[in-house]
Amino acid sequence: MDATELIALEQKLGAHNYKPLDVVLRRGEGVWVWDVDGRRYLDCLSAYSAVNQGHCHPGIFKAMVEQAARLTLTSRAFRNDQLGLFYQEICGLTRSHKVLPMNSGAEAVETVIKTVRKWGYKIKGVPENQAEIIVCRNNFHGRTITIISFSTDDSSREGFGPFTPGFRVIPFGDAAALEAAVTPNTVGFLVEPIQGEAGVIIPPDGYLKAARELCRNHNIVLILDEIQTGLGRTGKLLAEEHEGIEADLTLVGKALSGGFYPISAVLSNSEVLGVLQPGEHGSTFGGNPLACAVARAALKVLIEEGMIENAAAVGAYFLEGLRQIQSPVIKEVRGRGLMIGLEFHPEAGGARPYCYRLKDKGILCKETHDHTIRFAPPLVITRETVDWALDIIQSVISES
Ligand code: IF1
Repeated sequence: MDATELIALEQKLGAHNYKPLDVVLRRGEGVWVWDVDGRRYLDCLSAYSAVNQGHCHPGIFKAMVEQAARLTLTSRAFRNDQLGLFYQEICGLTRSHKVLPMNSGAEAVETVIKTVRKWGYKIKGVPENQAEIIVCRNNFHGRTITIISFSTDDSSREGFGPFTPGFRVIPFGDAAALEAAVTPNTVGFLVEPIQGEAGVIIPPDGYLKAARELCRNHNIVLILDEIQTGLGRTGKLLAEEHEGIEADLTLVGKALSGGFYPISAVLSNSEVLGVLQPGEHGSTFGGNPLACAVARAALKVLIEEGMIENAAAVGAYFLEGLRQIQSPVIKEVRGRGLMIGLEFHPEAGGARPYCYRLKDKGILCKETHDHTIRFAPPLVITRETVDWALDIIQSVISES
């Protein structure tokens, strides 16, 4: 079937909950993907940072195939020979004490919401059903009813009520607002170290450090959603390292599998996860041996192949190159590592037309909100490829 027929099938049979660029991909390798007509593109989205290790990484592929031939799923009713090793390796890398494996990012977020509420009642002494969690305006943490209950984006919420209570929304990047929102019933503060969906919004220096202090002083669990910023994307294993802090709970997902499989995890630096007792939480697929083998390989290649250092160095180079582009339509270029946002002035007519033109010239990227393009290629990208991309981006922007 050709691209037109495949698109027609999707349109006819699929729910229209997405509006993708009309490029039908068939194959990927490293930073490159090919469509059904054999055209090659640089992937500057990396499946929203799930393929940090590059498409179809051979090391992860090998681990996946070998494990798939041996044992895929046991459920957590029995033990498996991969889970303990996965725990050991991820705890060693992130200095965590405890892990709870799930599948999607949203499930990891749901898991921490349940856990900190329980911690609030059992340990902190908050009265039953009164626990409050503080979150930030313009957050993105997933799509479940509870998570959208504290979204501030109308299109995420409209028509989906009634919503889950127990959340308080404050501005992002404002430590004083955090302090002001704390009550005796506050059990957690959930925040993205850099807001992704909001348009790669980097908080002021010292924000996370201040949040760390405030949470410690008020006996509040600091929860960092590193589902997008984690695992090398910003040039560090975890974005919290940029401020030299440690969250109490850290959420990872996406690149934990290098894009092979949905795998997420809640990592705990404290004993917070210890409040969960058998039967109180879980999932059929969470912690299965195939997931664990894939995650172990995804972490191994991320570290051993120097992808995090590459993200820091090539990310800085890419950012600088974008900043050199002189154009009246560009409002700001910002980023950390290979998480980069290019924001246009509102008069430029929106970011999506630029995404179409970049696609026609061989670069795939996605607008976030109306005016920002996110550049987030796999962490294995080279300076040479960045040079190639910069020429194209420059020409597409100056044509306008
Ligand atoms: C979609 C954005 C990225 C996330 C953070 C939790 C989750 C995500 C910080 C939930 C998911 C995705 C999902 C994807 C779009 C996407 C996204 F544009 F919406 F913000 F990456 F930038 N925390 N982010 O970014 O993880 O349940 O999806 O595994 O199509 O909705 P999930």
